[in-house]
Order: sequence, then C-alpha cells, then structure tokens
Amino acid sequence: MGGGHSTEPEPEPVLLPVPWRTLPEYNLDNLEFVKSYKPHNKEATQLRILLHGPNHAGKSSFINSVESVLQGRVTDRAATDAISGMSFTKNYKTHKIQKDPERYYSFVFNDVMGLEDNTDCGVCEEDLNLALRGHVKEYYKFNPHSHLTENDQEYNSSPTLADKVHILVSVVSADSLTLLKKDVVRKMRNIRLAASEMGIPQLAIITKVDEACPEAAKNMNNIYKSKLLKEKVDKLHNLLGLSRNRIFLVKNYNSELETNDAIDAPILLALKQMLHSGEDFLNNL
Ligand SMILES: Nc1nc2c(ncn2[C@@H]2O[C@H](COP(=O)(O)OP(=O)(O)O)[C@@H](O)[C@H]2O)c(=O)[nH]1
Ligand SMILES: [Mg+2]
Repeated sequence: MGGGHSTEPEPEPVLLPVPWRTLPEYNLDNLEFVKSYKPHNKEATQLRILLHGPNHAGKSSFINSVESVLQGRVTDRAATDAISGMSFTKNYKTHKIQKDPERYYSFVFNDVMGLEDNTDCGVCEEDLNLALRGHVKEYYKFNPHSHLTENDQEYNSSPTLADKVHILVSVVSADSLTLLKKDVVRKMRNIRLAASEMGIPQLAIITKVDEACPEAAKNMNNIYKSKLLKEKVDKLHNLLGLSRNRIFLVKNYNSELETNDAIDAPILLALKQMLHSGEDFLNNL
C-alpha cells in the first residue's frame, strides 16, 4: 500500500496464542492419582505398559523419568544409552517402581529393543506380538534373527492377565520424526494393528521436545503452544494413524540434578492417560 518502502515481513510467531492442550497448574492431583492407582480388576495385580519404538528414542529415560517424578528426585535405574548405534535393551525385563520398602506401584513397564530396519538389530514382530499376549517370560533375550517359539523355556504358555500388556505406547523422539525409515514406521504400524486386534489401547509419546524446540527448552510450560511441536504431533498422527489426542509431548530427565514441576507436568499427564486407558481395557474384558 502506501509508503513506497518495502517492510520486512513479520517473523511467524513460534507460539500459538492458546495451547492446544492445557497442562495442569498444579501437579498434585495427577501425582496423587498416579501414586494411588490400583487396577480395579483383581485378576490383574498390576497394569502393564509396553513401550516400543526406535532405538535411542528415550524409552529407558521415560521409565527413569517416571520414577524420578514419583520419588521426587532424579534417579537412573533403567540403563539409558548415550551411545547411539545398537539397541541397549535386549532382554525382556519388567521395570517396577518402589513405593516404599515393602511395596511397588501398581503399574509396571516393559520396553523393547529398537525396531530397526537393519536385520542385525531390532526385535522380531513375532516377539512383540507374543509380548502383547503375555507369552514372553522375564529376561528372554530378543534375537533379531529368530523369534520365541512354544518349545522355548522362555515361552510362557499360560499367561495370567497380569503378564499381558494392557497399554501399548509408541515412543519416538521429536528430532527423529522426519527421519524415520519406512520400514521402522511399517513395523510400528503393524504392532499397533496387532494391539488393536486384541483390543489393547495405544498412545504415543514424543520425547526430546527440548532438543527439537528452543521454546520448549526455555520453558516447558510452552510445549503445547509450540507450533513446531504441534507439527511433530501432526506428523506422527499421519505416520501411525493415531489420533492427536493420543499423542503426548515429554521431556525426559537427562541432565538435571533435581526434579521440577515444569518437567514433571507433561510426564504425569502422559502417565495418567496410560493408566486411564489401561484401566478401561482391564474393566472391559
Ligand atoms: N535432551 C533430551 N535427551 C533425552 C531425552 N530422552 C532421552 N534422552 C537421551 O537420549 C539418549 C537415548 O535415550 P534412551 O532412554 O537410552 O533411549 P532408548 O534406546 O529408547 O531406551 C540418552 O542419552 C538420553 O539421555 C529427552 O527428553 N531430552
Ligand atoms: Mg533403552
């Protein structure tokens, strides 16, 4: 219009004016919910959450982070792997979190070795399927070249409800989303389909939001306002066909010495949803 001089275009705002999901102002309610959670279905002594996703996505870190939130201090128990390359978690192991000297919390985690396209690492889809159904015994060592069969010692032929998976969680890091190989995505979709057939609910977490988005690194309260992270959610929604309200953003504890509310909040929100969905599944069997 007038003036004759060209003006620089306004830089696109990086934050949405209103968050597309609200984080609670106080964590106490969610923390209390998580701490006191117990499956209503007495057949299930614990709720089992299975984390799966590419190597290095932050699965072990998420388990550690949940423990940190619950303990109120940063812990480091489920071995995380800072060196990229081969998957670190090779054995099927149930991670329990201590509530007090005598008891554990009523939800447990399993995480499975990365789903790599390279045949030298990663876990067979057949084994993932068996894990969902509770057939994989503790400490079974995943082998990318062969899968568990009924005659193996590590095959649990009569799984109880507590051995089965009650909620499947896909884990991907925000920075790797655009780089995911076709084969990895295909495997992630397949395992989701297998879970769907069994009626097992699913959700996803996008980790390392701090690395992908400077606004998140600055202030974790901004994660659900970040346009960049919203795009990551859209991307994962398109890749996996999981609805957006089933996808959660988190930053795991990795370098912090102490826990804080801003990092706790999104972790608790995601965990609460895992427990709600798993609980619904157990009640609708
Ligand atoms: N900055 C940042 N680093 C993370 C986050 N989550 C995990 N990491 C780091 O990423 C690496 C791989 O994480 P790990 O939990 O071992 O991945 P896994 O292979 O899926 O179990 C480790 O060095 C972690 O410290 C996160 O949310 N933010
Ligand atoms: Mg791991």
